Amino acid sequence: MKMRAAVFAEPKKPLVLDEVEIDAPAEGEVLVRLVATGVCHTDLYTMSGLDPSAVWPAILGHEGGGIVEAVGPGVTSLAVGDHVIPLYIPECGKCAHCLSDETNLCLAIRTTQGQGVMPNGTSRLHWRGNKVHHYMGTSTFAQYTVVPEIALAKIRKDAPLDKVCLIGCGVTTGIGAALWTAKVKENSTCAVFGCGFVGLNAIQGCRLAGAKKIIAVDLSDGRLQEARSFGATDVVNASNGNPTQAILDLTGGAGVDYSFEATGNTKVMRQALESCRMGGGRCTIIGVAAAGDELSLVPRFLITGRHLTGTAFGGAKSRRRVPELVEWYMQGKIQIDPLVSREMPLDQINTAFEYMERAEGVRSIVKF
Ligand code: AHE
Ligand code: ZN
Repeated sequence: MKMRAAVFAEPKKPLVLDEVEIDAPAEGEVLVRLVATGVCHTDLYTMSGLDPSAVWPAILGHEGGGIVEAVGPGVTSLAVGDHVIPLYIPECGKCAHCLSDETNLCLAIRTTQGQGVMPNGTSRLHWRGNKVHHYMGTSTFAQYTVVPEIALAKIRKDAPLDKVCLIGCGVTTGIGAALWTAKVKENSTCAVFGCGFVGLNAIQGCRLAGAKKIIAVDLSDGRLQEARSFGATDVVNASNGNPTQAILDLTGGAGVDYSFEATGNTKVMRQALESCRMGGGRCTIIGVAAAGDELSLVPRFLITGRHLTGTAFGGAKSRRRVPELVEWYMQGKIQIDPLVSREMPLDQINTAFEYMERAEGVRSIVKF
């Protein structure tokens, strides 16, 4: 079948809007018609040429929402008409990691997903006579995508796909970092570095966990204002220098119980570690640093009992947690709407990246 798609044809160039051929779903796969997709910094990172795992041509996009159009042989948990969110971290429910409480990094299809192909080693996408790679197993910058069954979360049909698609990456990554990776406790103190899309969601995760103090750190007063509406109790503008001292001052000299880094900048990662308290403070790295970056730190900060860790998709066991987050959105427990800065048709997707590069707005949504 032919469909309209945005093709990542080569690094450092805009995506190419064109017709792409998509095959029927094979065994264990599902054809999804996309209704909406968010545009994430990680897509831009891959386009920039800095992502060492990038392969092209590919169809990028990993924050989609859609409707099942067809199922391949052997698919049992989904049917035509189901509303779904593609998952770049699947949940097979059977591998060592799915059976562990410590991680969400399902191992079932990790290798082939990294290679940009379906679990049987082939691609369902073709363009100008060439094979096109799948990206993060999701490829949502197209009218249709083929996704393995274990990489789809079934969600309630009355949820607006042009909002809940964002649960496919940023919402879950931020909220989950607080709830499922750091496991923030009630009445604790938290600091969130970076108040972009993911940082604002980490802030609402800390609020949901019942933290009594949530310190937002950013370079922009506008974003810090937004952070307050997501639950920040205090704000620090880091353009006045290293924000660590301000955080110590706000916590009686101790530092916070939990710090979160949501910028991808390794200097900020170090600040986040140094802002959490000795004797059990937990620093969680959320941002994706550029390839080749190294993190430097003073070992004394570890000797004195701080924990440094990272999170992928908020530690969420994806098929289980994504529908739960959709419920929370529908119940008004979490906010998504204020994070959508603009909507555009697929053919204008390159303008979404221009806004992102200028840091204008929080999230752009493509509506099909
Ligand atoms: N390919 C990149 C790293 C990419 C990366 O870290 N991805 C994040 C998701 S970013 C969402 O916007 C992730 O969760 N990765 C989990 C995993 O299993 O790798 C590079 O630099 O190589
Ligand atoms: Zn993302």
